[in-house]
Amino acid sequence: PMLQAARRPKLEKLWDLVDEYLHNDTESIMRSMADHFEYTLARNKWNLAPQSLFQAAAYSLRDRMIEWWNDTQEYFYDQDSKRAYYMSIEFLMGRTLTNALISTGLLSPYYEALKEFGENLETIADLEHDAGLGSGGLGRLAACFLDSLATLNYPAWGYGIRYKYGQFKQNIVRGYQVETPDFWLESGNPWEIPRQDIVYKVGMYGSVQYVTRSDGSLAVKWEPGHCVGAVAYDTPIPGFNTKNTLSLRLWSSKPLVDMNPEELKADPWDMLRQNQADEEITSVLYPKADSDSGKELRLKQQYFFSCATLQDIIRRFKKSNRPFAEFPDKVAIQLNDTHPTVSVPELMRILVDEESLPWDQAWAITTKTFGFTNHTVLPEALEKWSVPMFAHLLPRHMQIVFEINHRFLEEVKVKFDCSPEVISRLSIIEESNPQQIRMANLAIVGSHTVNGVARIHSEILQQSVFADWHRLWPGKIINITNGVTPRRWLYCCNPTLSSAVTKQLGGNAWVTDLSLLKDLRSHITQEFLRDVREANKVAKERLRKYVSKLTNGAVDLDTSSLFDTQVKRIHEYKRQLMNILGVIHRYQCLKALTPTERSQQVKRTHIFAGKAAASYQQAKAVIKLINTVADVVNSDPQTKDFLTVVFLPNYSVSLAELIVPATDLSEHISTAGTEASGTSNMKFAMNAGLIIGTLDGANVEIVEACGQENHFIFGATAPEVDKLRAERQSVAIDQRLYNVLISIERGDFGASSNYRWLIDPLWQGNDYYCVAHDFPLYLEAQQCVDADWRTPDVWAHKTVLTMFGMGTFSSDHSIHQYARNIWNIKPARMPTEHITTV
Ligand code: T68
Repeated sequence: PMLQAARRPKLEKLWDLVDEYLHNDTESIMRSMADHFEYTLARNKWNLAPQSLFQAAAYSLRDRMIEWWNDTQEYFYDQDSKRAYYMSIEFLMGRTLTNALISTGLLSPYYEALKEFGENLETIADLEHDAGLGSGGLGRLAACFLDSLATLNYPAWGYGIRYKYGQFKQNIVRGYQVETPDFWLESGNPWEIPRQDIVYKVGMYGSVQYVTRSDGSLAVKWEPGHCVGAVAYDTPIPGFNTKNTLSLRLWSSKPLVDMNPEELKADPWDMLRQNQADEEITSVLYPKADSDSGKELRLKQQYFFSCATLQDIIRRFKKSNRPFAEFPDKVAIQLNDTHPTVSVPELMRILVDEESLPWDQAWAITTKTFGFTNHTVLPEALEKWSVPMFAHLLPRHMQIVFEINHRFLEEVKVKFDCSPEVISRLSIIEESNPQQIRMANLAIVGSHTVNGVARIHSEILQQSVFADWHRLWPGKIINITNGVTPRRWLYCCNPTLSSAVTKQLGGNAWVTDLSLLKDLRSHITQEFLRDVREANKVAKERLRKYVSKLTNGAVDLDTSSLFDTQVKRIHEYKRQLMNILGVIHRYQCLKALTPTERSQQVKRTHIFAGKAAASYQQAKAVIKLINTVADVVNSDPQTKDFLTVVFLPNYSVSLAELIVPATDLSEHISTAGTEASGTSNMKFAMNAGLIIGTLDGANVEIVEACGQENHFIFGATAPEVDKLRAERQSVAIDQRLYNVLISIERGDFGASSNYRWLIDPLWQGNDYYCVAHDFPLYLEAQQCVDADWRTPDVWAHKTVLTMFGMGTFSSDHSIHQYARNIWNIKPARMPTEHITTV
């Protein structure tokens, strides 16, 4: 302290200097970039390769975000705000540069700075590798939620895993999907800050010991057999038009040699192998789960990130010197699906074994802390872990899970008059051989609130998937409909349309309050209709150029044609099959016409994109079929001017940003009752696209808000699907479907053996997803699309009414509901008078 006192005056002077915020005029930004060229990248100043320009821009922007970020964290600390922690095994962030520039308000000085360096911002932004640490909607939702949390000034953190390899890269080779690893860190990741000083110990394996405390009571202690380190990597998450900046903290695994002294005595080569195994824990997103070791690795990932996250949260909580009873007043943890659910027994273990709290008190704290979001009703997607495997990796947690289950079932038996069947359905343990832990049941028991992600989905949870729970605890299962961030999904990806909205509203307040759009619904101007058409044209032209480059000029999209798009993970329930069968039908119709008749048809471009899980045969066969249909159709001189089919490889966030604004009609055609919500439906509609879809997921609410008459809704409803399945009646194959299937059988699209997985079930009436039933209705809906497209005024009106109806589908709206109804947190906006940066 003496030394510090002596140093103080000098240090204060220094901090005064350093405390000055970085300036944000073009020249200052150029200077920051030049500094990073020289000192961070160690480049020759005259060698301004585009990739280095991207890096320098990113580092200099990160510097600016760090200033606000440190201030934000300090502010939350001073305010002693309750914080929400969003735990997700996936964060599908996509690119950061443009989004962060727009959020921080620095787009224009950076645009100018890059121009001075001789480059265009768009070109530079395209060099950034997507952060693809997720596979689909669940991971992208987590990313949209972070954007909203920051923008709305909520005190929150995101927690996940820093995978070395993200979702695989999809290559299309002779029409087949071929996967290659996605080493997204290849050119480094300028956004993240490695915190080599924030390392937690994560134990695994080992045994449970019983020790007598000084007061004679028995304490339980887990002695892990092995420990690994969890290192924090932080990414700043800027809010739009606020200086509040949040953190996404991702954990990376590393060996902890000195923590495993026994292993020091081992053969050095064994130790090396062990070190590699430790590093592998966070190597890949979704290690193959078709072997026992793959399954164990997945569970290890889940425990690894749950354990590190809880230690971090508890360390932060302890700084305030409060008793643990107040933990739920300061901490809300959201489990994004069941993947982080091992956090429930982990928090119990910490409270009971390490903090010596009585079980009941620990349990009250735990259940007041967690909330759980479910994202699926498909039974095969509800996670289960085998008891022997779980017990081997996490012996103490296994005991705790059994104890939780025992107490829960005892309570149920006493308080409610449940039949043994109901009890066995509620049990966290499934009595199969071997026994299984039902993670959804554990998550429900361990949380105070459970939510579905669209109204119909939450109703299905209440009425069927979790009906027993709903009877047991009415009110515990609620709905919060998903949303998407209008910053990335409208403001950034569709600048032309955004400018038109800003012009209409006389300002850009809509970017953080999308509900303002509804005011525009009642007086649609001719000017706006023109602007929307223009924006659509600009976006289509951008996509045309992309496809032309991708195919070396082989495919040149006709931007006057109707762009009909289905982009999402390939899955039977999403029915990309029905879409492509419809395209084949259209092709057959065109072929049967005379040239004059043909020239009167609506010109169409059918766009597909999406990845199939590497081991999912049916989904891979669909990709092959789409690509082969594309080859045939696009090269047929009779039809090629009227029908084009493209499969765009390697669907990603950045590809979606290109496709969404260019789409006239998007397809959301899952079998009713299967898609929990869907979020791309919202992105397309927000960008003034119309929907062809079933009454499933969020489609139901979207068409309710935008007018069902403006969309093309068809197909069996969820109760009708239930009935069809219960009756097990096979549906007669419609003549048009028959002709399509026969054409495939005949080999019109290559060897029909490629498609056995798809076609045979339809012939056999083994049609779980009701493709045969809905096909004729789908074709009728597509005819209505054509009819409306022929009257451009009708079409334009529908698109604008749609866009203006989307006010409640912003993730801001969803986040406000989580904050109020689940987390009980309040916004804490940092005052910014002290910040002068330009
Ligand atoms: C999606 N789920 C839903 N799951 O399918 C979609 N699952 O309807 C919904 O809109 C979205 O979640 C957001 O709520 C997923 O994306 C997964 O990716 C997943 C990953 C691992 C295990 C299970």
